Amino acid sequence: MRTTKKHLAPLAIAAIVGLPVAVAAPASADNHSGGTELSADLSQLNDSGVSGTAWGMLDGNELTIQIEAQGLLAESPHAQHIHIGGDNTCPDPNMEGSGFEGAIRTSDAAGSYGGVKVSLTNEPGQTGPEAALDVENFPAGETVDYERTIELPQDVAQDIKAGNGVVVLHGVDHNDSGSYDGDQESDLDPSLPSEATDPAACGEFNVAQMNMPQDGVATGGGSTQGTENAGALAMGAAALGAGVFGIAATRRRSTEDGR
Ligand SMILES: [Cu+2]
Repeated sequence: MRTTKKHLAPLAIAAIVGLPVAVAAPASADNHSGGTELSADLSQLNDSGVSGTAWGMLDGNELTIQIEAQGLLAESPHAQHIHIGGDNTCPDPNMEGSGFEGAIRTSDAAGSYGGVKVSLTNEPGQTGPEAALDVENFPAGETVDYERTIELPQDVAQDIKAGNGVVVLHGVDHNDSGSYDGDQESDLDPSLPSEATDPAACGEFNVAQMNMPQDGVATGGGSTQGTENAGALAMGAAALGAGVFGIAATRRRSTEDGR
């Protein structure tokens, strides 16, 4: 499957080229202020029409997160979380779910994004999994413009720092009635319609990629030689990785054709 391939490719490249990937790694870790910057492109699930971005800065166990999104069902609350677990990815938007006309319900995609670890409520809402459906304190409306600073449990902070978080926005009006309704009960809370909790958008909360290995630039006694070489090496590694994969793919194809 696609998600599997996405996970395996970087590892496979690392195994093949060895050293160069380790050299390139510091460029993506911590930024100059000592925190870890994260970002996610939110794309639609369930043909919701929702799109947006999430940005985060993790400093120790303290996460400042901003979410901007549009295309949500107006005048309706939208639960939003950081999920962790499963493959730590978003599901294939075309996956067949157990919901309305094959819609993806929240638990259908648990194998991709795991469970709720952070509830992105407004003040004074709690921020742990216990507040996953704290409808009163979630943003409501067609657009989301959210910011909050949250103290995370250490294990959650470590997972997010490792790029394992997935940002999910919920609430989809499958039948275009203008509100959450329908016969199907939510898989998370049977007192709610499934529309109220079905996922509307998803984005993998990745550690932001820096353009330059900042450590190399800052510490060098006027020598930028090392950084330039590291960059060239990293690019060479990427090219080499692509080349090896191209050859492997061609071989596999011709072998299959030959039988
Ligand atoms: Cu969620």
